[in-house]
Amino acid sequence: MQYNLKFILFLASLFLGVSLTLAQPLKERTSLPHFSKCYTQGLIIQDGLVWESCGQFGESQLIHWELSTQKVIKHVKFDGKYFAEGLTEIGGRLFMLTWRAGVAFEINKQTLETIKTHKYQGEGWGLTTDGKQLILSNGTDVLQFINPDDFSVEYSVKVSINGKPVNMLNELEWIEGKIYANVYGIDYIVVIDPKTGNITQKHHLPKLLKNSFRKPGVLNGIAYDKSTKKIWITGKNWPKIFEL
Ligand SMILES: [Ca+2]
Repeated sequence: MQYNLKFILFLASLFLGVSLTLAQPLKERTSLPHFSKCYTQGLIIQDGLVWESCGQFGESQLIHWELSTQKVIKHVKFDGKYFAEGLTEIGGRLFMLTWRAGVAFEINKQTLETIKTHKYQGEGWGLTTDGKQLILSNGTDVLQFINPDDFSVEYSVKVSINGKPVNMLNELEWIEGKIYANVYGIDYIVVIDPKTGNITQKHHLPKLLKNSFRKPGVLNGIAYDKSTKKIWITGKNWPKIFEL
């Protein structure tokens, strides 16, 4: 994804310009080490176990690790032509997007073996699920709701705040009926009503890491562990993952 500074400044102004009464900063509770070599693109956590996709051409991989110990259970690398992107799971099947290849990998959750590949139109950024459909972001303000069996787009929702479109939606997480999304390049996580696309809440998280630790990576990666009801967030190449 291209780093468009002008556009990111526009997005930031959009958020800062609206009433801050909507902003409800989440309280930082604790943090654990995170693999700083991972250019985090997709993040899911179930029962304390993490599945994380790491991007970049030639470095893309999927890592399955234990949150409390950082022990790597399994990992798999992808061909250098693929730039790994969003990741989610339905019924034991992982789905992982790629940035511009138009290819999604369907992967066995336990073995990390590719079961099959799917094709889709446009770029792939973030991915989550309501348990039935895949929900895909592609760098625009549109979220696509996709049939996981054939990758057909069943419908789309446009995301906005106070009537203004919000582009660059990146990593996603379905949490108790809402979609949490990183907005690429800025320290905001937005909470989206999946039916209307309206942003109902936003979390401003500007100081999770000291600047010296966070270059060049931006905030990216949201995972909700249903077993503990904890939300974890991290960033690209960040040395820490935070519980919020
Ligand atoms: Ca996620």
